[in-house]
This record gives sequence, C-alpha cells and structure tokens, in this order.
Amino acid sequence: MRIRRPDDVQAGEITPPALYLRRRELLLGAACATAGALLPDVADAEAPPPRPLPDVRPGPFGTDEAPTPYRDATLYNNFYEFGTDKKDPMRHAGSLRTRPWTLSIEGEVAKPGRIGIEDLLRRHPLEERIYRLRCVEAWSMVIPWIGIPLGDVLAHFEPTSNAKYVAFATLYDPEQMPGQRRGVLDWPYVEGLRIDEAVHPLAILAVGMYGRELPNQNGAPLRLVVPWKYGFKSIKSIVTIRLTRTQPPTSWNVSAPREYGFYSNVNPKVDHPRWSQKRERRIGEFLKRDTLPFNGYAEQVAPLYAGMDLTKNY
Ligand SMILES: Nc1nc2c(c(=O)[nH]1)N[C@H]1C(S)=C(S)[C@@H](COP(=O)(O)O)O[C@H]1N2
Ligand SMILES: [Mo]
Repeated sequence: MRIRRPDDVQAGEITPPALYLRRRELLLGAACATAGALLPDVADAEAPPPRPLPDVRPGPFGTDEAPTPYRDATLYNNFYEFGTDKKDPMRHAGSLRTRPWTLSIEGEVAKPGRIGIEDLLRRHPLEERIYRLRCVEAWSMVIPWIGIPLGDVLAHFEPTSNAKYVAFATLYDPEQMPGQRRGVLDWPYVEGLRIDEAVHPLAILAVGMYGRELPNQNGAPLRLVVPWKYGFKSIKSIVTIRLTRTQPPTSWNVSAPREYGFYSNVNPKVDHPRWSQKRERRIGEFLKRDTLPFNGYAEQVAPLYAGMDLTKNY
C-alpha cells in the first residue's frame, strides 16, 4: 500500500479533467450494470447518481488502491439521522434538502460568517483525494473524494490565536432527518478536531465523490473527511463549524466514553473494548487485511501526536 505524495505525481500522470470525468462515467456505468442482482426494495430506493462536478484536479496524498465500487459506497452507510441499518441512509436520505445550504463559521475567528454551498464551491478549487475510509466497526472502503482542504476554508474566517479546537455540527431537523426523533444519539451529531489536526493538509471538507456531488446518504452537501481517523470522525451534512478554546464534545464519546475517545486515530494496537482493531474487511473483499497505524498515513500525521500516549488518548 503506497501513499502518493504531491512530488510523486508526474506531470504526465495528471489526467485532463474532461477525460478524467469520462473515465468516471465508465466506472459508474459498470457499477450500475450490476443493479439487477440486487433485492428489488434496494434497487427501487436507489436515487440516480448526483450531478457531475466539473473542474476537479487531482490532489496530493491519494492511494493507488482500487476504489470501492460506487454502489457499495452508496448503499452500505452509517448515517444515524436516517436509521441505524446500513441500508437505511440509502433508503431514507432522499428527504434531506441539500439546496439552499448555508455553513456558519463561528467562535474564535476574526471574521465570523455564513457561506452558501455554491459560493464555497466558487471560492475554492476542487481536488480529488483517493482516501481509505476505515470504520471503527472494522470494515473499510477506498473512496475517490472531491473536496477542499479544511485549512483553506478556515483561513478565510481568520482563526484567532485562541482557536485551539474546531467543533462541527450536523443539521438538526427531525422533519428531514427522521432518525433524530429517536434517542440513539444526542442530536445534532457533533464532532471535533484539535486545530493542528484540522489544518493538516490531509483533512478535507468533501463536497463530492466519484466525480460527482455527494449522494445524500454519504453526507451531502458537505462532510468532513479525516483519513487517519475512524470513519465516525467524518461528520456528515455539516451546518456549523465553531472554533473554540476548549475541547468540544463529540457524539460517540458522549454516548460511550469508554469505547470512543476524542482522538479516535486508527490504531491496530488499541482494541475497541468489544472487538479487535488489528484487521479490517475491505468492502467487496472476502479476506481480512491488516489495519495500518493512522490508516496508512503515519508518515504524514504521527508527528502531530509526538509525546502523547495513544493507548490513553484513544
Ligand atoms: N451526521 C453523521 N455523520 C456521520 C455518521 C452519522 O451517523 N451521522 N456516521 C459516521 C460513521 S460511524 C461513519 S463510518 C461514516 C460513514 O461514512 P459513509 O456512509 O459515507 O461510508 O460517517 C460518519 N459520519
Ligand atoms: Mo463508523
């Protein structure tokens, strides 16, 4: 497993966007051709793939592993706002209205403000990052995300020197998100990062995947992707980002503090109290594979945790 770094990418390797998107169409086409093999209820509930995102350039830090088929990445999801079954988000997330959508940036910033999703897309160039997503439940996927470095988004609002952490919140609207009528988690879903983690160049706000906008079940129109942390840190359908002086609460830590810590770095040496984190099953594969420290991104992110005991700060 090899992580590509920016300087690894040869000029000739960079596919022109038009060609690139056509390649994605083929990928999607091939994936959709297997639809007939599915249970009818699943096939019926499936929304058509969202709109293509133009002008996406290849970003740094991708993996050269094969992406998970689009269909698997869009019907095996965790998004408790739409139910706790893996297929619930695909079945029910159609009720989420992703336009208009406003992101609010608050707290320890010199210029707090709100920005609409379309303006955000106009303001920042879009990059593709092929990253693994490793769930705490010991499955993983490889997703060609499209996004914006989180640090670039934050910079526009000018974080103050008091900004030590970044807190994120998902939309709270039980009418659009029927799972919020049930007490499985405290709503809205919240997550947090330390500021140095948030501005690390690997952390992105994703607005698309597989050459297209995000499907609702994957966290449209805007979600966090922090590839060296367990999947649950990648909060979906974000409406608020708040810079704070103190460590913010995170949904899974609040619900089960013994099982989920604030850091949640992928760590094969720290087992979940109820199961091992040493291996993982790549969705679509049969045999398990070894889980890598920091999900394979140790070279880039291990220095962020120098001197910390990661068995205590799990
Ligand atoms: N708002 C919200 N964000 C969320 C979740 C959720 O239930 N609600 N689930 C998390 C978990 S546990 C995982 S593994 C990933 C799954 O992302 P995917 O469905 O796109 O694979 O989303 C994370 N983000
Ligand atoms: Mo997860």
